[in-house]
Amino acid sequence: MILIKLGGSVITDKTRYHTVRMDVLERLCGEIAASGKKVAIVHGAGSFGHIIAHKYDLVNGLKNDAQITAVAAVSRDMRELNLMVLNSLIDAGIAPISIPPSACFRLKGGRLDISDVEIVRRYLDIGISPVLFGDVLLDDELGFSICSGDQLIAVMAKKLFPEKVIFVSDIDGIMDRDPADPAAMLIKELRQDEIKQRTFTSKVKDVTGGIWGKMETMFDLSAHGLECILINGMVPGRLQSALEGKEVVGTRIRKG
Ligand code: IP8
Repeated sequence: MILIKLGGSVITDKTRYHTVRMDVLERLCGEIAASGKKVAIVHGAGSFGHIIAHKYDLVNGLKNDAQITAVAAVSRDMRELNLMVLNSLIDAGIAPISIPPSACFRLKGGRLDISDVEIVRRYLDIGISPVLFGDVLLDDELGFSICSGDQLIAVMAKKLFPEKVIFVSDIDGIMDRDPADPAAMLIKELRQDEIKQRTFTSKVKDVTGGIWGKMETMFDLSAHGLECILINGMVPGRLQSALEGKEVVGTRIRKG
């Protein structure tokens, strides 16, 4: 089984509230189907989650009444996006099942508190692809908080031990300097111990933060012996190549 994170930056337009990139989503689902691999999928939120979550500071938990309707709105919007992902997968010939994190899991101080992922394993065993997503969840300490798709990936990967974990983003991979610099080169393979010797900069703060968070997850997983690769899902064919184990443009994370 291969675990795929379909980034919100690929399947949605992150700058426009509630805007899916249907052409990209459908193509990626087609690539998954064409690979013939058994997969579990976690998708991000993009403009279906981050805009409202940020506006109402949902990640830091319950502080005021206005957040309550915002929680409901984010939850609804994520289910709408999830339904579009499910429809695209079914149209591509895959049998997916939605596992809404808010109905199954809880957070504790913002950290995902899952003791087992048996429900995910059981669907995989009978040939159904579980589809989870970044979501707003109950939090035992904060009331509620935001659970990112990367947190779900990290927990699931350590418990299910997939053949590999593919992070599908809208960038080619990790660059050795500011991507805007014409001399920037793609790092094809990165070890955790190498990261300390390199300096990565970017003019776009949130993008840098996003990549760093993802890299942390990837390093964590590689330390557990899992193969991780970050690829650009905006380029046709790369997800399918990565799934099929072919040479593909991207950044592989190796155990440091
Ligand atoms: O896009 C965030 O998930 P991510 C989830 O995987 C929400 O970081 C609801 C903002």
